[in-house]
Amino acid sequence: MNNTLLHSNGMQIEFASSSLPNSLQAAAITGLENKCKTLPSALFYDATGARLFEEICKLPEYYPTRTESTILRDYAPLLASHIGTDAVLIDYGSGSGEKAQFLLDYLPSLNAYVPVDVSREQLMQVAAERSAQYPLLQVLPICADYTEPLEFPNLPDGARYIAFFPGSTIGNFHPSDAVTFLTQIRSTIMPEGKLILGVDRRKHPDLLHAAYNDKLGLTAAFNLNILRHLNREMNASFNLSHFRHLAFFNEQTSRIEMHLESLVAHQATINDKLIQFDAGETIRTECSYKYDEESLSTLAEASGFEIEELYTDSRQWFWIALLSPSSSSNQYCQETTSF
Ligand code: AVI
Repeated sequence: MNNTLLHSNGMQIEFASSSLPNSLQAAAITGLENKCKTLPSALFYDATGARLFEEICKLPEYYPTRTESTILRDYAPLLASHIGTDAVLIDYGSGSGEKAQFLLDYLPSLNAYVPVDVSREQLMQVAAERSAQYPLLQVLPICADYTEPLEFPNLPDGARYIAFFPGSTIGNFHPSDAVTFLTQIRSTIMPEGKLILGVDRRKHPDLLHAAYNDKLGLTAAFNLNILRHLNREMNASFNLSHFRHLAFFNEQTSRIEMHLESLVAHQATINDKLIQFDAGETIRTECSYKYDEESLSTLAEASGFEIEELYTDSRQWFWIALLSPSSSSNQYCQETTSF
C-alpha cells in the first residue's frame, strides 16, 4: 500500500511501503533534488550499515570510539562524584549501552537509568541486561528518536537528571541543529541536572583524513551502503559502481565531509523520480564537526550551558565535557552562532 505526505511546497509526495519513516523518505528526495545534492545521515543505519559502523569503531585509524572509552574509564569515578546520589541517568542513543556501563559501575545510588533508542530490540536487550546486573536499579527504557521531544513517563519527582550523550554524535549535527538539540536537553534536565557530552576535537587534518578513509575500505562501504539502502527501501535504481567514496576535512567549517562522487554522467530513479548526475558531481552524505575550545564554548553558551569540566586523553584528541545549565536566563539566538 502507498502512503502520501504533503511536502512543504504544497505537493503531495507518494511513498511506496517501506520501513523508512515518511519524513526520512521526503528528506532523501528533497536532498537529491537540491542543487548541491545531500542525503540524511540517518539513512546509513540499516542492519548492514549498523554492522559496518561497529566494525569501523574497531579500526586502527578510527580513534574516536577507543579514545572516548579511555576517557570514560579514567574519569568515571570523578564523573560519578559530579553526578552525586539519587540521580536519573538519561542515555541518549543508548545503542549497545556500552558507554553508560563505565558510569553505572560507579553509581550505586542511582535512582534510575533511562536508555533511549529507536532500535526496540537492542533497547530491550540493554534494559534486560542492566536490570539483571543491577537488581536494585530502576531501568526505564524509552523507544524513541531522541532528537524529537521525549516524554518521560514514571520518572521520580524531584530527582536530578543527568543527560549522557557520548559518541561525538553531536558532531553530526549542523551547529544550529546542535543548539536546538542541546537546548531541548537543557529544558529536560533543568534546573539542577548536568550533561555529559562526548566531543571530537579538532586535530591535524592527516589524522582526520585517515579516520574517514581507512585502508580496509569499511568507511567507503558504509558510505556506499546508503545507496543500497535506498534501492531496497525507496525503489531506487542507484548503480553503486557509478559512485566512489570521498571524505575530506573542510578547514573553514571544521568538519569532515563525506560525499559519494558520481564517476560518470548518468541518471537514477527513486520512487519514480528521475535524478541526473554529472560526472564529478557529489551527494553529501555526512558532516562530522570537530570542535576546539572556542567553538565548543560557543555551542555550550548558545544552548544555555556552561562548561564545568573538560576531560581529555593523553593525545588531546577527544573530550568528555561536563556541562551544567547556565544560571542566566536563556536569551540566546541561534542565528548569532558562528563556528
Ligand atoms: C556516528 N558518528 C559520530 C560517526 C562520525 O565519526 O561522525 C559516523 C561515522 N562516519 C564515518 N565514520 C564514522
